[in-house]
Amino acid sequence: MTEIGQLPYSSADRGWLRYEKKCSAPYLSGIVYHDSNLGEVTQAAIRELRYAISQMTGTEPTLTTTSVNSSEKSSLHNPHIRLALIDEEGLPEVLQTKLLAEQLEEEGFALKSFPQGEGETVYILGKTEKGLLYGTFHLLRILQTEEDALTELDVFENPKNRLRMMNHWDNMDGSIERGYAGQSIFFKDNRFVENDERIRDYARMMASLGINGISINNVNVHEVETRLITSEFLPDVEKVAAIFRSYGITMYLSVNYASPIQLGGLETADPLDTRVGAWWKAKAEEVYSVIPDFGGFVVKADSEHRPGPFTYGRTHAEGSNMLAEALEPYGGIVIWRCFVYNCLQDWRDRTTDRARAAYDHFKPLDGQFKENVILQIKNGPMDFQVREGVSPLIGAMPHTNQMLEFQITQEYTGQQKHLCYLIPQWKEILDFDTYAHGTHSEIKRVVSGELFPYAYSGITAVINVGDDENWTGHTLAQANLYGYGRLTWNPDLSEEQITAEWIHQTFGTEPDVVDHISSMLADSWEIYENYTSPLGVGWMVNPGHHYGPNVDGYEYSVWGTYHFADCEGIGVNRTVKDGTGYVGQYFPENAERYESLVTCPDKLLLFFHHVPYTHKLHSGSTVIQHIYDTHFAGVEGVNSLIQNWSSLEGKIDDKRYSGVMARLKHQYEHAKEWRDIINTYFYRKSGIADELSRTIY
Ligand code: GCW
Repeated sequence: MTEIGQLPYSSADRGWLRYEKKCSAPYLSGIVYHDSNLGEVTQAAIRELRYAISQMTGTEPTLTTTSVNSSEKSSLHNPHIRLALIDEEGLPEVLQTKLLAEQLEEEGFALKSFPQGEGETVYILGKTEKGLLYGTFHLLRILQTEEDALTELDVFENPKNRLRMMNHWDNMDGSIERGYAGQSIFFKDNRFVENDERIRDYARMMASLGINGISINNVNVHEVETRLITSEFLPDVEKVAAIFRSYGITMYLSVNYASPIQLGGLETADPLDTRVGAWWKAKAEEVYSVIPDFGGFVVKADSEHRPGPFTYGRTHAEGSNMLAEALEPYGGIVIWRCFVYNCLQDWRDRTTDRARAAYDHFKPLDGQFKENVILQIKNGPMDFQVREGVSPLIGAMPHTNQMLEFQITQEYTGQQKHLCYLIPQWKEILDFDTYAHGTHSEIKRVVSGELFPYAYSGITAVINVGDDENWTGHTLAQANLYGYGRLTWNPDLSEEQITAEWIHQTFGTEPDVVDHISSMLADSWEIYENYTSPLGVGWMVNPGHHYGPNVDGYEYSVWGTYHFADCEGIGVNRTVKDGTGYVGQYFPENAERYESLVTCPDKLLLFFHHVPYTHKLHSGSTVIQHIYDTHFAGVEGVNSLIQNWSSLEGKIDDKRYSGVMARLKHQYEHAKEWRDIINTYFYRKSGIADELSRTIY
């Protein structure tokens, strides 16, 4: 029999794969599979099942193949878990249904139980090995989360998104751009790490959520990472790719657009120069000779000083199509980022607006991209703020593949020192109706490819993981990673369901623990928004590292600001009538809503309008009073997070309890600093006193 191998791989925190809840269903005593399915992905599934069952029951399950000789066949008559492909010989007739054959997609799965012996046998059914893996993790999730889900299982799931990806911003020196949880799990000292145990654990965690693609290096590709696609590093990339492959995850790399110059000795990277195209074709051939199932390239071009086609007077369609041609023979794709803007814009010219940039650059190119190019679009037009409008580019290009980019790493949302649960934010974005094709043109339907017939589409995110023992710095930030993965599989899952699943698997099912952690997570985004970023204004952070308050902090010059606050008022006028015109990039239903002060939601008021401090909100408060009130409320909110968490002392292991508590205490002190700096600034600017006469400076 093939050696399946043992878990766990490393000693890191087990995240949501702890399997601490005890279970005793009879079918957990054995695992049965068909020999011919035993590829490495099925092995990963069996390995996980065996480990999880030992944890849950205290006993190792037996492993049996369906081709065993008759003396061992008895285990086939007892209840067991059986992994089976739907076209497998010997499958019971009741399972050979039309529904399964026709509706199960490549990565989908079904879970079905049938009476057998003194219990029930559970079938994990897939069309492919990946289906078996995802079905396995789903079964384990049910066993860990639901009270009485042990009988009569009848589950059928296909993923809603084709591409379900992770983007790492890891550098080969081991640092992580915008990383808040230690060093890279892939790289150290400009080489690959030697010990790959963390990578293996990570692949499991991601596969448990249905993630199927990963790009391991920063989109800002420095000199050393440019060499990832050379013979110097390709064998190492393949080693890591092999780990992910065994968990159904495809490897991608971020590449430097100027590689033909840096690696190829050409004096140009002009996409229309035939030597450049030929260089990339040869490069693609080399990459695929080492990594036959390589996914493709992720590209940040013409953005924040990165090279790109603009240097040669070419469009982004010309730039990306040239790469796409090189990857096409191998089925590879080009994931082309739309975070393209002039970071050196002149802010004295108030008609220039960074928020407009992606749409202005890309919308006119609709239909010009090759079929294996996908545009990767950040959820907002600015940059992963606590709150900003939704990118109007999403849904605006019916003839060009699109995917959505979220940021799990908390660059602007507290850097994993503050608690900020992002699932509510992402739900709002996914449910946002673009009206791109009438009503019900939600972002989730654009990026799932339901709305327009995209060849490729999906969701990706900048990951919040590093080599900290608990992966994410703040233990509760694991919930963002978990929830992200679950939403890429099914964006219709509710926030409540995701939260409950994560807590049950991570901290157990005791109602007190579940209630307190749920409410902490549910409240945390609003709390953070309250003391940092009123009414969609965003960005009042220190330049560079983006941590802590700095109302006028602006990256690229001394006179730029993101909010145009003066003694009269605050906010960015993005209206069509007399502002930057950004609002006009939305489809009419949204454009009209944002254009008018009457209908613009309070939460985004200052993102779309410049108003006097005395402007009355729909809530009845004035802008200035709202700023004061929310900043006081925000600090109180952090206090309540601390109260909630303290009530769990003794109910959670010391290590995780005290780790989280230390972060909450820091958050409390820091929230006070935010409150005082912002309130003082706006008091001095506006000269308007707090109605409640609280001390504000
Ligand atoms: O928000 C900015 C970040 C940069 C990042 C860039 C991007 C990788 O501050 O650190 O660079 O976004 O998304 O490319």
